[in-house]
Amino acid sequence: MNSKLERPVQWYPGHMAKGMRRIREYLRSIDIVVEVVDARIVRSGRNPLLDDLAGTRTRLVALDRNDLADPATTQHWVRQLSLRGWTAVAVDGRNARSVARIAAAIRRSRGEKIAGIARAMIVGIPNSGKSSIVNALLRRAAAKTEARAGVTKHVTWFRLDGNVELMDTPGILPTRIPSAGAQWKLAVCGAVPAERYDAQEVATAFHRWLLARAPRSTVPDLHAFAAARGFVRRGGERDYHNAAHSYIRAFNEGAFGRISLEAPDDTEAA
Ligand SMILES: Nc1nc2c(ncn2[C@@H]2O[C@H](COP(=O)(O)OP(=O)(O)OP(=O)(O)O)[C@@H](O)[C@H]2O)c(=O)[nH]1
Ligand SMILES: [Mg+2]
Repeated sequence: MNSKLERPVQWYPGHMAKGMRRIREYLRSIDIVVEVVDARIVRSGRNPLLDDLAGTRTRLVALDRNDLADPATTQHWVRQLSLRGWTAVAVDGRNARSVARIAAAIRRSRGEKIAGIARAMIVGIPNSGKSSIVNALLRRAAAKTEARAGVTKHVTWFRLDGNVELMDTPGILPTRIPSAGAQWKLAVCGAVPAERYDAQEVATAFHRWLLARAPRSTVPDLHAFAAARGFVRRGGERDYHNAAHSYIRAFNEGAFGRISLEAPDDTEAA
């Protein structure tokens, strides 16, 4: 099931290396690290390097895209992360009310500093929803957001109020994505730009995984999807290239239902 992809997925452009340096530089002044993780890929969608950075600081894990993930699986993840001593909250990062618990945790992180400012660094892999959460916290469209990986290229400070500052950061992937499983999962969830992977391979790997897990799933495979949506080239041939990109978009718009690709008790290697 986790056979290698013909075109392995890998992406570590210069802005990530630079972003990582900036994050290290600013770390000293940070009270709380908020790691934004796509709730559908809580294992593959976390960067161990960002994990190490937080050290002993207060940390909050925001499981974003709660609306697209399987609710029971997300609750399992929240419990599992809390066993590690972290606060985990499931959120829809586009919604101000949903992110209120993040604001509360940031305020609390000021801890003993009587009059100081609480500084939160928002980190995560590309397209996980960091800038959306910044905007939802600020209640205005201050940071640029878009449905593609690599939108934020520089670290940027925002002031929430007199007591709280937020730092939005560029999404950072591991320098090497470890397994074919992690590669297609990151691709299908939008953590790498569309031109960095073969969409047909990724859509096929997703559906193969789905069938192995839920043999009676009614989610169409790429062929059925392309036929149903009329993806044909001039001459009558099926246009699987465009169909595959549309298939991945449909998955990310929730057209196939709420699907988590990873659970805490998975036995398969990612
Ligand atoms: N369905 C859904 N979409 C979300 C959620 N949060 C963010 N998005 C969408 O996900 C896309 C990416 O959001 P961004 O906030 O730009 O992600 P980012 O982590 O800042 O991305 P980079 O700056 O590229 O690393 C946007 O289209 C958002 O509208 C969510 O909870 N649910
Ligand atoms: Mg961003």
